[in-house]
Amino acid sequence: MQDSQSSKLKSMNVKKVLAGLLFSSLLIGNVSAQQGYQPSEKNLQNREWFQNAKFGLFIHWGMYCQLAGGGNQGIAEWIMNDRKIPIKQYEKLPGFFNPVSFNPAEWVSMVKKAGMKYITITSKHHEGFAMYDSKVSDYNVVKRTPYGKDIIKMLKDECDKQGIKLFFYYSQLDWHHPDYFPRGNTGQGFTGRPEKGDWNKYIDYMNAQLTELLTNYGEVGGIWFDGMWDKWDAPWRLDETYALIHKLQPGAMIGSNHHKFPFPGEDFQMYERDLPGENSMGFNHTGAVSDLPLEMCETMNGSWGFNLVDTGYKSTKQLLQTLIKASGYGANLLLNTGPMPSGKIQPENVDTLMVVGKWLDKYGETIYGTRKGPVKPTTWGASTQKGSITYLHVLNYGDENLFVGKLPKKIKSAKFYDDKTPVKFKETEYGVILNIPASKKKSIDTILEIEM
Ligand code: JFZ
Repeated sequence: MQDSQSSKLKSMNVKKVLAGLLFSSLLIGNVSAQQGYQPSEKNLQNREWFQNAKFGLFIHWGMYCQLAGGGNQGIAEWIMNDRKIPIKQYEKLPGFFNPVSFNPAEWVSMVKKAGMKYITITSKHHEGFAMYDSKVSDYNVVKRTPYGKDIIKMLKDECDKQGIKLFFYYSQLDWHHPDYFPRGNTGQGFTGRPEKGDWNKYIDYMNAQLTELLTNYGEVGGIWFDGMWDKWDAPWRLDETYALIHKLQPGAMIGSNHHKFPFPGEDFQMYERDLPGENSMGFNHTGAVSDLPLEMCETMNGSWGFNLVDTGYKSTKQLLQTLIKASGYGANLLLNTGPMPSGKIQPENVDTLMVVGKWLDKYGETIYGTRKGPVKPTTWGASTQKGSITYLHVLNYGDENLFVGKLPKKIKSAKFYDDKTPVKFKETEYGVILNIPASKKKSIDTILEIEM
């Protein structure tokens, strides 16, 4: 009875998945992407590096930071669309963008102290403003602001100095460019753009900007795309864009926040504010987890861009447990901060990152360089793995005896990571039970080191 029910359920799920795939292939009929893509040797090496790195800083910095969310909770970098600010008015913002306290050396040192290995920064967000010296549009930080300096270049030079990889976020969606037409679901009406435009010119423009980013700044980690979801039926010419990137920098990793199963030519799969496969946000319709390297991104409060009134900061415990669970899924955590108009990072975020970094100084061995472990992340914790060692991360567990189900092999030894004292355990025909006395429990993560 139970068996037939579960096989019925399974076949229903298969049907659902197939229907979903069919539906999304209809929706994305124009997405041919880079068929037959073979990642270069360098790219494969970078994927390994990426999977070992585990932890990066996401930076959302653009003209929106000056409005700081306008006193509202919510996603501050969307203020142009949400408050319906016409381009003519929004274009005044660069005129007083002058981040005199921007010190890339400070940013990158902070990143290193936090235990992060890479940075992904917005080179252009939906507002359409380039935070670098673009020759194909003067709507950029060098030409339009009193600051007048190439922020991306300054950051890249510092990253090179301190051995941190830099990725560029690039928004395919654009609320400023007139040729982003026909418009998608956002940026309609209020912007003041004429109701006409040449889509192909927009894609040419985007490819030209990407070419600049991939030729003028040395070797970059990769490109983090976002915005295709604004206009699924558009001819994005992804095949061309992805081939261009891989030609200019074969090692650069491409990922896209389209919330679908990765297209050919993409080098990693990402999850927005979600652990892979959990779809707790309801917008990660990827259907499945690919075997590409994985990354999830998350905010420290509720906004990506600097928001003056959103004080709903996640605790360091919560963020560390997210990092640990992501590692348990084999995914990286890209944790966000939205710098202030001054160029300083919000002090609350710096404080949090320093605490996270201290924890990683002590326990990083159980995170960096690991892959997902044999016990799938679950309510009580997660597991990571390095060679014959499995790290069981016990995050929330009240009882003394923890049942972890079947492990792939017989246990050779089990120790508490902290003091290397033995853990009592019992292997039964149903799985393994481990004894964790209350005196051994840690508030963030009780780590057991198991050799098999
Ligand atoms: C996107 C951006 O819009 C946002 O500003 C931020 O940069 C984030 C990292 O990425 O956020 C999205 C994108 C798509 C959906 C939701 C949020 N979606 O399809 O539901």
